Amino acid sequence: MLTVQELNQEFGNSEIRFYTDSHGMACAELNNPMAKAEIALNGAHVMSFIPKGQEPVLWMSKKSYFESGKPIRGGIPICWPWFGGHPCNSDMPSHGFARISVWEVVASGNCEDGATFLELALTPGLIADEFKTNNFLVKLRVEVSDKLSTALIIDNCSDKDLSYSAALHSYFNISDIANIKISGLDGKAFIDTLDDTNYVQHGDITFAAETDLVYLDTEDTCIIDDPGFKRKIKVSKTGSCSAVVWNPWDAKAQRMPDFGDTEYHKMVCVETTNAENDARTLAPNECHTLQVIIESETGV
Ligand code: TA6
Repeated sequence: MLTVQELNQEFGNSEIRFYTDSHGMACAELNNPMAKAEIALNGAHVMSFIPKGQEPVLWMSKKSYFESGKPIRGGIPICWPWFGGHPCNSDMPSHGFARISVWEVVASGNCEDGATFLELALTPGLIADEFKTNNFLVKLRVEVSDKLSTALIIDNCSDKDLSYSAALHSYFNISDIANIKISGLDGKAFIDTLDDTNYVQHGDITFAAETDLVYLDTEDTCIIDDPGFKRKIKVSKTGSCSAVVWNPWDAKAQRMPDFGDTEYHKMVCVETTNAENDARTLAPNECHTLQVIIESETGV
């Protein structure tokens, strides 16, 4: 792995800076006239996105772990190659190994539209032995402008099929969970994982209790309407036909060691997924991209 100094020499520029944060983690800061973002190499984890003049768009727990081998609670965790529990081995970590592995930086620079980008990669050589699987190349491309684009690119470099489920498990910073509403999923079928029952969404989503819903057959854009922050966060996507909406509420928040007891008031997850009937199987040399584009509009 390159040192922070070597990363700055090879991939740094006036808008891209690598540093070791207060927890000892190697991170990158992408900072341009439109916005700033921070990315940890641990899990290729986008930890913050702040458009100029705005409140942070992504939420981070004050009790999050920031150490190798542990997931970060907030920002955009990458769930891969399985979403939720492992399909047949409950000893395996929740949401896969990508978010607890250290990724390497492979490219950086500036786009024609003024965005600043960073690309990180995960290969079998970077993952712990107990997770060894077929040969693959997974990349994360992050582009920062007045939007945040995060694209997970899965390349099956093996001679066997590669089956997986995945999520860009975005945590959004909101003023008050009791006052927001989410639109874009009206009429969509969903599984309520709390009672394992199928339902159909009627109207906007609002919150009054623990919520853990998997929406099916939807490629649609979601909008988080936050009257308290006077803003709307638009969550659009490509390569995804499912979505998850989550808030742990009080009891589950108290059971999670890396989540503050009352922090559920200030966050909501709207996740861009390949889950349930949207899980994917790539043939040898086939590639798939799961992308989320996050935009925040104020004064609305
Ligand atoms: O995406 C929703 C979910 O699967 C919930 O069931 C909840 O457990 C959440 O993810 C967080 O999972 P984690 O493994 O990060 O604690």
